[in-house]
Amino acid sequence: MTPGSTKVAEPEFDALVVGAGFAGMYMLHRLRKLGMTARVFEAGDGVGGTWFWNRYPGARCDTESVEYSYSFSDEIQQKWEWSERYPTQPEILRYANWVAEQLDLKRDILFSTRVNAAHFDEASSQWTVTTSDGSTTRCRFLIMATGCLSTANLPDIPGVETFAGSRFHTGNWPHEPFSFEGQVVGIIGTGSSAIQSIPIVASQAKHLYIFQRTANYSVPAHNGPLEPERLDEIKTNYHDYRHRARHSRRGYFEDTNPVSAHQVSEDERRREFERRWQFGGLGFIASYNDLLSDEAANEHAAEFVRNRIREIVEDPETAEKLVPYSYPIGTKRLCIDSGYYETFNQPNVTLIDARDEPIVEVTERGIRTSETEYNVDSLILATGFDAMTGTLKRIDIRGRNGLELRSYWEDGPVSYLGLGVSGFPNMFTITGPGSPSVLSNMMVSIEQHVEWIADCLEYLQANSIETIEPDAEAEAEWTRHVIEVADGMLFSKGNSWWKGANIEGKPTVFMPYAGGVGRYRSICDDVAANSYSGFDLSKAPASASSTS
Ligand code: N01
Repeated sequence: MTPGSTKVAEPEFDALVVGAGFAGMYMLHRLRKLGMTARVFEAGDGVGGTWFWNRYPGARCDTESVEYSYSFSDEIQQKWEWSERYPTQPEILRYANWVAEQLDLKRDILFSTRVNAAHFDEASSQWTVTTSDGSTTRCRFLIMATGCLSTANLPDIPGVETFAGSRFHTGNWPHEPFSFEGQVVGIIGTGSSAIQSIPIVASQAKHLYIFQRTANYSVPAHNGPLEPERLDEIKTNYHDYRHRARHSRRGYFEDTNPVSAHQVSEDERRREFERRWQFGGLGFIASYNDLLSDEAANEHAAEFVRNRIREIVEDPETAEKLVPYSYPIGTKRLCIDSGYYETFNQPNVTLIDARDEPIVEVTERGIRTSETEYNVDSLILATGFDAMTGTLKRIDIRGRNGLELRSYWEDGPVSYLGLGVSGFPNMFTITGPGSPSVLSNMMVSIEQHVEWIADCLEYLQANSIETIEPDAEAEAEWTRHVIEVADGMLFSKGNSWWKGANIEGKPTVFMPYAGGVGRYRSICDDVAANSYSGFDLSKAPASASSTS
């Protein structure tokens, strides 16, 4: 259809948002504030995104509750009372539902509705979105708030589908309560999800077999009730704390220590590691500013953790299996635990090193390794996610000239600022590949993206612009920059999901932007201030402007 030759049908919505996690919820709120009509499609039957699906025992946020929460509304941040330093999954889900009620969001969210396809029509500059109920909806702007860790990775272990007992994936846990009391349980994987769930499962199970392929570094959480005085102090000074987080490297109240690990004496370094170990949490990796860029500096921190593992785990053979050597600390996501290493002192827990004793197959009865078969009643797959691109590539997204996103990203994601993709006009990705996202406090990154997108939409409206999309050259330049920043650090030395190394056949490309959230924010602000430099903006032809 030639613009102007036939009347273009009005889109049903100005914007469609895919996903009702924290990103989609806030996006909907901002779209309403712009006076735009919007609808959110959500595959689950409730809000909360990752916290809706990840209900495994022990699931809890590794970021402190007062930091892992919305900052855009002072009323919301003042009203909600967090109960613990690190919030549990049920508490975060209650929070998400409470916010949805406060903002009356649910009336514009279509639950149990999965987006299967989204095709851009150049004649009308509209997206047509097809959902799991078979219906189609047209919109001008398509906003992907699909999360970074939303497609569970079923490992390609032969026979995994044949297991006859109860099988679970941490990323897609049943909603009904389940107890492992009296059961023999096997768990495959020792990433963050496993490390959180293992102490709880071990406290219930008759016996727990843990299959570890790569030993991980984990730092204690030292979780506990949130003292009312601390909560009051934070609430009184929230404005300053949030400001600091937004302009920091990692999106936290406390920024990375600006000092090099080489600048201090061995004693001082040990004291600092000890202080951070005792304090607990992800801040351990921010002890010095070169832990992620200098191997020798990193080794100091890694060795500190290795020695703590040896101190905690009583059986020296088990301790040595748990000691991570194969990659520098922090080049795979650091884990945070509550009694993980201590669990290996329990008589009902056995660690199987799947490097020495590889898993051969899953049978009807359990897990068969090169040595023996472990019969189990339940099998937990804590095997992670097809992160950052997996969910987007599973949707049939087609831009200009029928360009498929999944083929455009065949060799790895390319994106301008993690916000948009060339050839896919009026499509935005919240915390997409190429943005700090998973290397940061997700809430800080989500809010920054939502606000940037909302401001951009306002600009487009005010200037009667019909389409916006990244310029291919700016996109290529940014994608190169993302890789260059990561290459200047130690990330190539860890087989992380950050670079897709956990998925067979996935291109190994470092996906998040490691330049820091503060720096990234000012780059995005500059782009906006320069009339969206690096994006191509096109005005609607006068005769076809009825949709804008
Ligand atoms: O997944 P992972 P996760 N055979 O990919 C192993 C976030 N998160 O769900 O390392 C045997 O980290 C795999 O082994 P290896 C957080 O960002 C946040 O635990 O590849 N083993 C690894 O041990 C985190 O990083 C919170 O050798 C196999 C494990 O499975 C991200 O989610 C809480 C295997 C997967 O670990 C993902 O964590 C939890 C196979 N075929 C998670 N395939 C918060 O608190 C995989 N593995 C916010």
